[in-house]
Amino acid sequence: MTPDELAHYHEHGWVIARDILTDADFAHFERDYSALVAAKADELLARGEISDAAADADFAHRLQRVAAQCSDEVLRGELGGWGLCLDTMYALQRGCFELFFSERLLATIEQVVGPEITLNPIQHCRPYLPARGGTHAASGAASLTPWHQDQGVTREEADASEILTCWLPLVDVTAATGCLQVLPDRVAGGLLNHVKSDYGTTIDPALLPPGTAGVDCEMRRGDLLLMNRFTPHRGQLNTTDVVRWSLDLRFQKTGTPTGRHFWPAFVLRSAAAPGSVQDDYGEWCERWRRDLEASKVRAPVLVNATLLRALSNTNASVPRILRASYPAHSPARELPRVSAGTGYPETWAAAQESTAFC
Ligand SMILES: O=C(O)CCC(=O)C(=O)O
Repeated sequence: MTPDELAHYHEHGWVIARDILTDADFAHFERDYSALVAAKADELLARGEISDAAADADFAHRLQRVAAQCSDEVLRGELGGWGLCLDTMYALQRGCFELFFSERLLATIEQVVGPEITLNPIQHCRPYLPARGGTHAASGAASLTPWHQDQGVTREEADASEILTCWLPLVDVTAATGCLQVLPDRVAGGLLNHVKSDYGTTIDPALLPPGTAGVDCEMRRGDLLLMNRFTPHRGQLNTTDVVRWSLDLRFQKTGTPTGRHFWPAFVLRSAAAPGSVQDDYGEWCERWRRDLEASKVRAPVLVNATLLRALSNTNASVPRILRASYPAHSPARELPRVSAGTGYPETWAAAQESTAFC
């Protein structure tokens, strides 16, 4: 990023770094996720849920061409549940793993984090569907995210870690496609009180009255939105026919607590010990599968009942984590910190405490 962009990040707690990634960086991600969308479209076609698999549509539009033909029940239930399976740690696509190691991405992250870079396990791929009937389309896959600070949805063991959020769109995003909004200049205020809401954990509305407007982060594919962990942000309704595909990744200095110590963190870059870089795709898959498996059991499921009902009607391979519980590795914070916007809790403690998901 340019010196001005870096200065903007430090001064205001966020920046859009322009023209960082190229089509080459996205090519394998798009290849792999296009194949997943194609398989889902073919399955829906075979079951008679849709009449056109939209094979001629591009990556930005195909899933919506399919979704638009689905009944409300299939859209809000099955497609939402299937969308959850597209998240990085369930889909485990090689093209996604390769994107983490993009030279251009890591060179930009290094400007903030320094040369020892670890990828935090809190990360999401979000197929953010256009609204239907004026409301957000799918409850599971990528739901509408309310105002929150990422530090507010991270366990307190990581309170001292400087975790940098990097939100990157796979398509151009505008206010109409529901681009993120940020509230600048909030870093010095630190962590605000968060409370539960229908859409997940959010900043106490008493601190951010309804109607608070933020800055629209309109971006071209290839731009990166970098946010400090205390910078409030939220999603908006997607009123177009474009699927607002995005990845949100978090990076930090290697060795600092991630806030999800029971899930795998990966060293992506190291000047001090280049041999420590964990760039083996098989190991990535193996460690996620193992850690997701290990973090289940012990107690019955507590997840969104609507989502479970929907999932029970689908053929999609349901992430086991949805049917599982999580070990209470450390005392829960007073407030359960629930993942913002993915529709399910990220820790067993949060699942236990979150009535919103029961
Ligand atoms: O993509 C979205 O709509 C929400 C992203 C978000 O809240 C995050 O990256 O922390």
